[in-house]
Order: sequence, then C-alpha cells, then structure tokens
Amino acid sequence: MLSQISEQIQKGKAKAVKQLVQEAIDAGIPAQQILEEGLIAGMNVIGEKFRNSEVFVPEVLVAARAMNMGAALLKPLLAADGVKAHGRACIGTIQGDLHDIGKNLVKMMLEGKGIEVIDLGTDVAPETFVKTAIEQDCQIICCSALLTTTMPLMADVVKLAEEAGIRGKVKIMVGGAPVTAEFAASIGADAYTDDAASAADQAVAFCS
Ligand code: B1M
Repeated sequence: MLSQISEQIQKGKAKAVKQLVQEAIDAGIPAQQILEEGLIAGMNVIGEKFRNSEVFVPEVLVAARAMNMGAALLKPLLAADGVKAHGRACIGTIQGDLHDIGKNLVKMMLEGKGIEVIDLGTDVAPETFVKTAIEQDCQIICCSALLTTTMPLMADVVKLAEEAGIRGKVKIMVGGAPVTAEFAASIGADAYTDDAASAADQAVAFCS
C-alpha cells in the first residue's frame, strides 16, 4: 500500500493518493510510516528525477499537489501522535522580487522531506525573515532571488541575523537563478544550492 502511494505521488494522481492514504489509515498503518514510506518516498523519487532533468516543473508541481492532499489527511493524526517535524524553516522571495515559482518548488521539496515551512511569500523585507525566524523558532531561513537587482538584499538578511544574535542557531540558505556559490560565500550565507531538491537535502542536513 505504501509503495502504491509513492507511485501515485510520482504520477501526480492526487485523488488516488488521497484514497490510498485513507485506506492506509483505516488499515492501522501509523501516520508517520505513511508519511515517510509513502508520501516522502514518492517525493524523493521526483526530487531526484527533477535534479537529473528526467522530469520538469509541471511534474513536480502535480506531484507536490498530490502529496499535499495526502499530507492533509495525516496532519491531525501526526499532531495527535506528537510526531515532530524534522525542523522548521521560513522561506520567501527577497524584497523587490515577485518571482515565486522556484521558491514554491523549494518549499514543496522541503515539506516533502518533513520540514515545516513558513511561507512569507514574495517581496519579503530582510527584517521579516529575521523576525519570523526568531518568533517562530526556525532553524533555517531560505531566501530566493531571481533578479540581479534584488539579490544583494540577501546580504542584509545575514547582517540582520548577526545583529539579532541568532547566527549561531539559524542557518541561512540562498538560491535562485542569478545566485551563485561565490555570491553566497561573499555575503556569509551558510549554503547555496542550485535546485529545489538539493535545497531540501541541505535543509535536512542542517536540521539533523
Ligand atoms: Co521575470 N525575469 N521579470 N517574470 N522571469 C527573469 C528572472 C529574467 C531572467 C528574464 C530575462 O530577462 N531573461 C529577468 C531577470 C534579469 C536579471 O535580473 N538579470 C526578469 C525580469 C527582468 C523581470 C521583470 C523586471 C520584467 C519587467 O517587468 N520589466 C519583472 C520583475 C518583477 C519583480 O519581480 N519585481 C519580471 C516579472 C516576471 C513575471 C511576473 C512575468 C513572471 C514571474 C511569475 C511568478 O514567479 N509567479 C516572470 C518569469 C516567469 C520569469 C522567467 C521567464 C522564469 C522564472 C522561473 O519561474 N523559472 C525568468 C527567465 C528565466 O529564468 N528563463 C525571468 C522557473 C523556476 C523553477 O526557476 O526560479 O530559477 P528558478 O528556481 C529554481 C532554482 O533557481 C532554485 O530552485 C528552483 C528549481 O530547481 N531556487 C532555489 C530558487 N530559489 C531557491 C532558493 C534556494 C535554493 C534553490 O535556497 C533558499
């Protein structure tokens, strides 16, 4: 049943996923196991294929939608079981930038890895990233930028996090088409990844 869930996730069949997840719950399979061996397993395959250019943005989006349908059924059970998320991140596109397709993909991949994500949306001020990380106790701040004119503002996120004294407990990840590893290093960010699947792997590594 769990491998069927994984397969239907990969095919992006939201209705089938929802039905199978309900059947798995009714069969008494623990919610955590359904999440990890069904939903997340399916998204892991999609993430890997996306990284290898075997599938593209539309396939990832439908798979993520299917995963969200299944996850919605599990959420109350996981909360009741006291199952903790693997970690918490806040994510947003940096101030002045309205591109959100890549940011949304990163969010979905992180969620697919069991990380709770607070989505701040687009055009997010550096102060908002830092304030959210403090108030919501995030381990990771994720900043996305698609414009060469907005990416320098990511440096302000790092600076403000330092000033707020949270640099020791919050990792800052950056990405987006114009961003490079050299740029990330130059502003003192903790990680740059060039695609959503690698971002999720990096986030898991930080949380563990
Ligand atoms: Co705009 N746009 N756009 N645009 N747009 C680009 C980025 C541009 C390269 C097009 C071009 O000129 N060739 C160019 C930027 C040039 C530059 O800065 N050097 C550009 C421009 C100039 C503009 C406007 C200024 C145009 C104008 O109005 N004159 C304007 C800016 C508005 C604003 O933001 N203030 C604008 C507007 C728009 C639309 C609204 C029309 C639309 C955005 C819709 C939306 O996002 N909801 C749009 C689009 C769609 C694009 C292109 C065509 C596609 C971007 C995209 O979604 N790619 C883009 C050209 C291009 O890239 N071919 C372009 C797909 C997405 C999956 O990739 O976001 O790179 P990406 O995300 C990847 C990775 O980068 C990574 O993971 C993702 C998947 O693996 N990643 C991360 C992303 N964030 C990450 C964070 C991480 C880690 C990895 O860690 C935290």
